[in-house]
Amino acid sequence: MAANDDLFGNAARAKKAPAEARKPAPPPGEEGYTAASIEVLEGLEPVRRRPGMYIGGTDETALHHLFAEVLDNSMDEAVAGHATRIEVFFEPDGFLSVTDNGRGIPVDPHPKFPKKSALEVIMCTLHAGGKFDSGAYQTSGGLHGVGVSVVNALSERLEVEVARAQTLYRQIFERGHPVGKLETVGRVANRRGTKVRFRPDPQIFKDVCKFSPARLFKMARAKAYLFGGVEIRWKCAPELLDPNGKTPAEAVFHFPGGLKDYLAADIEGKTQVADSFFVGRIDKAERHGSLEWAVAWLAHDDGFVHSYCNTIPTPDGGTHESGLRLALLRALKDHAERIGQGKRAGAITADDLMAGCAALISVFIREPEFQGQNKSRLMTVEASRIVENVVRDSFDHWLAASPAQAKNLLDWAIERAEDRLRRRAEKDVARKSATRKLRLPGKLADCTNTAAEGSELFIVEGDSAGGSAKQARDRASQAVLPLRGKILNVASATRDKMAANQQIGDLVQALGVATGAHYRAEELRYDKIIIMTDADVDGAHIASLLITFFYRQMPKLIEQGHLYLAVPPLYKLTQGAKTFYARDEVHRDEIIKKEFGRGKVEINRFKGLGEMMPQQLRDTTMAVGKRTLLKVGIVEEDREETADSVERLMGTKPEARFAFLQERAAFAAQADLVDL
Ligand code: 28G
Repeated sequence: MAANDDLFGNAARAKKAPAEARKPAPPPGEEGYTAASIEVLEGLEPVRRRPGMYIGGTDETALHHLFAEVLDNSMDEAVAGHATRIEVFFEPDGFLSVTDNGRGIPVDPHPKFPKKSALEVIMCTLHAGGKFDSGAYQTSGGLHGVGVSVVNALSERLEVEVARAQTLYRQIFERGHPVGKLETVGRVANRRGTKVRFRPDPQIFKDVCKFSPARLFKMARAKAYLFGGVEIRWKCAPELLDPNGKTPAEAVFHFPGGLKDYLAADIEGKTQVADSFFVGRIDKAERHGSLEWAVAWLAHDDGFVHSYCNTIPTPDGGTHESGLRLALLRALKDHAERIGQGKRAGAITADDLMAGCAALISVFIREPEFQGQNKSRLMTVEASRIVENVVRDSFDHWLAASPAQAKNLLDWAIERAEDRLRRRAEKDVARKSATRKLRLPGKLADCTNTAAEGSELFIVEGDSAGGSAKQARDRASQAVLPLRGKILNVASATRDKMAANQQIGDLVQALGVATGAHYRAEELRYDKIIIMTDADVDGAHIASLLITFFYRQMPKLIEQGHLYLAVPPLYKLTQGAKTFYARDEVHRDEIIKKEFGRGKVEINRFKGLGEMMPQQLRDTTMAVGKRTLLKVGIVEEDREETADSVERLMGTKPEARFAFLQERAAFAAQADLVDL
């Protein structure tokens, strides 16, 4: 299990208090700590200049982030095992104070700034504190964990009191600057800890500069739920409270049940699928770090997953959440297998199981990594595996211990999965009937005539030729569908592969007809389907693949004379003002002999349709009356032989296919040359 060490600390640290492990610095005793470890980075001017960068704005939410930041500092001290009580007091003069009974912010002088205390450096320096250990003091992501100095910068006044080593210290700041030195207030016999008292700066927060007691109350209570080892005392000056509101002036939050209590409060009054919660906690998950969860399934309500890392909410989820989902799903499916319900449970997905699942998961890890817009997604990869292993094991036991409620849960999940499959099937049917009428592939440039009679579909090889063809066409009667690259060889493809093939899907959609037995001649949206490919070997191959498709899937379309091959010219011949186009070498020589006099004839060989100007393409290949089309047909008496040769040429045997490519003429042999 050594792989976990980098997440939760190394093996040597295994004996320490669990939560402390997330701070990689050796846990300094009160004497062992020296201010030398603090690295000075920056002053606080940038914070006042661009507060949004640090607290995400200057609105009411941002204002309350100040409280969250201070409270988080106390929580860190509690989670590390050094504080047991936190007091929050919203005072009559609008000051908010937070007090913890932790070790107290260090006050010894800073060696680099002998005139300044460690406390002053922490309060007046951006990111001060813990930079020495690869920035690992940062226990949270996003707007939290920015440092208490940010709160200081954005407060018109902030007072810190530290009770440490039987001495009470105090220092006062205004808008981030000390108004005096750190003073020794006096001796304290049995007190220890930190008190921060602050009032946000109206210059920064303008008209939203008032804390909401209800909001503070809920934030404080949520923290107590997230760490059962702390007691949070809430006090609010009665005159600041809404007389009609529910927020009390005083309360004590202490939830030894932790997340279990939180979940119970969250889903109060809602009917559950099982009769007990699935809860658990582990203090040294695979030796280090800790993990706690509480899960219930709601019979009639939507679920939720609220996740936390180091008591900081991670609303965008992350590795801990995905570990939880996987664990629940796998354990349930294993259980189903054990009780002979594996087959029925097969369809259950994590989403089915989570849809009505009310879950709380809280992890404590050192050096968490966050990502996302607000850094509110946990990215630490090991968390996923550890959560998965621990929760899965525990859920296995939970399911096995109470077969009746496990059965309830399993039946409920299976029902969810079946519901989902039924809904999807219904939706599929609805969509299919809708597409037949309305949907056309995005790449199709349809003609404006809606009647099939007189309208043509050009199937073109490649987007560039498609572009030329779209410009060259007669918009009223000619549609263009570009296909990218080679289409699937339907003679050798499986049905599934064919159904999933985008090119073929587009083609079928454009034609408006279904394949195979579902083909209805009256649904065909065009009179002529014209395959227009380059006059080269690749082009011939694509054409033959398409013909194979039609022959296999819509033989009627060929039988009823709807399928054609365009005959693009291969040569452009110019002499003076005279221009002619030639289909092939024979045609070329014929024209030269017949149409041109003595003298030099300029001969251009086209490499592909895309190389032709739209005007040229129109005049030579597309325009009715000027073009040549080959009509594809099946010669009746050869039917069997035709089927046979299609199999031979287009089937799975590559040698046969190769022979066809060389000869090029298999289908041309069955095509009549028609001038239209
Ligand atoms: C009341 C409102 C907010 C705090 C402490 C305690 C220590 C501390 C705070 O140290 C520098 C960086 C990481 C250790 C730590 C005291 C160790 C020994 C502390 C708070 C040094 C800051 N003695 N309590 N900061 N750390 N409470 N409450 O802010 O390595 S902040």
